[in-house]
Amino acid sequence: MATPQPIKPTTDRRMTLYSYFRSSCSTRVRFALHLKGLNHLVTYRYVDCASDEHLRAEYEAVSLSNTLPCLVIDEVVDERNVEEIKVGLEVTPQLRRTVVSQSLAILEYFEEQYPDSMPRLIPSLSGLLSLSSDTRERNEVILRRGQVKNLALIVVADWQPLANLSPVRQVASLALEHAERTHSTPKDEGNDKEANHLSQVIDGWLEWSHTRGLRAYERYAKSTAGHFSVGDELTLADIVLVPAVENWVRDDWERKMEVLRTGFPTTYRIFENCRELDAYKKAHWTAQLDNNVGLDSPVFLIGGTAIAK
Ligand SMILES: N[C@@H](CCC(=O)N[C@@H](CS)C(=O)NCC(=O)O)C(=O)O
Repeated sequence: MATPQPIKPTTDRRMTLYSYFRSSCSTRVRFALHLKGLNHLVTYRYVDCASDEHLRAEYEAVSLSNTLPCLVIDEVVDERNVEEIKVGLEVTPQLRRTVVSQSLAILEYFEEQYPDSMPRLIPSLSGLLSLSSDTRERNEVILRRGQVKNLALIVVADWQPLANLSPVRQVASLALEHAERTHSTPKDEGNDKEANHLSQVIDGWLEWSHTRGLRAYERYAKSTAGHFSVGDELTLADIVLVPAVENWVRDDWERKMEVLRTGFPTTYRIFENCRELDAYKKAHWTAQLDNNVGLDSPVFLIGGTAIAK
């Protein structure tokens, strides 16, 4: 894949990406930024989901939905300020802030704001719209767009939301409540039994939700995939698939990769092809600055400053 030409940062737009290293939705955005050669345009800030930083008031003031990722775009609104900044004057410009907290909307923003940054994640219709409706080329692109969006939405709308932190916690809490009501974990058997019960519920829920997502993806991708999910070009479908698969595999890599290889061979192949990409390696959770949170090492609290826990 050709190396994208770097885009010069502009003085009139500043972008901040709130990210968490293990968040698959944040990885989608990081992956696309590296692919398109746009990563240097954003400043990263890290939110430690494992310590529930995303639920704190400081973060809620940024992302009203308390979710990661979140892109904050600050733009200079007054043209005079733009000129003043360009000639090096120190001014406090008037800024307009736009917050985008859905990863798909963030990806679309980059696609539209930087249309020359390749690859395009959704096959482009531009230049084809004016052609007559029965043009074969136009038809092909429209069908490919449908396939890309279909696969992407299987992950984004049907799969990831079920395996997400808050629903998993909610399922566990309901299971615990139910067990207490029905006395199926008697108090005198202590916390061990309760913890064991909870971990079985969580594992069962995660296995069900990931397998359900994988099954749907595999069935559709079987007839659309080439080197990647839809043909041989990398698309939005791959961008969202790979972090979702990684999320499922990473706690039991060898066993789950074997399940993937034998049970979901198309998805396995796509996953392996994407993992080789430099952009994915850079976006990978192990390559993030905040990948050591929760250990004795510094943690990046909201705001991006490294402090000891
Ligand atoms: N539909 C949203 C989902 C965002 C999302 O759920 N992010 C996860 C991390 S991958 C999160 O913030 N989870 C926190 C929680 O569930 O409390 C998107 O695509 O950005």
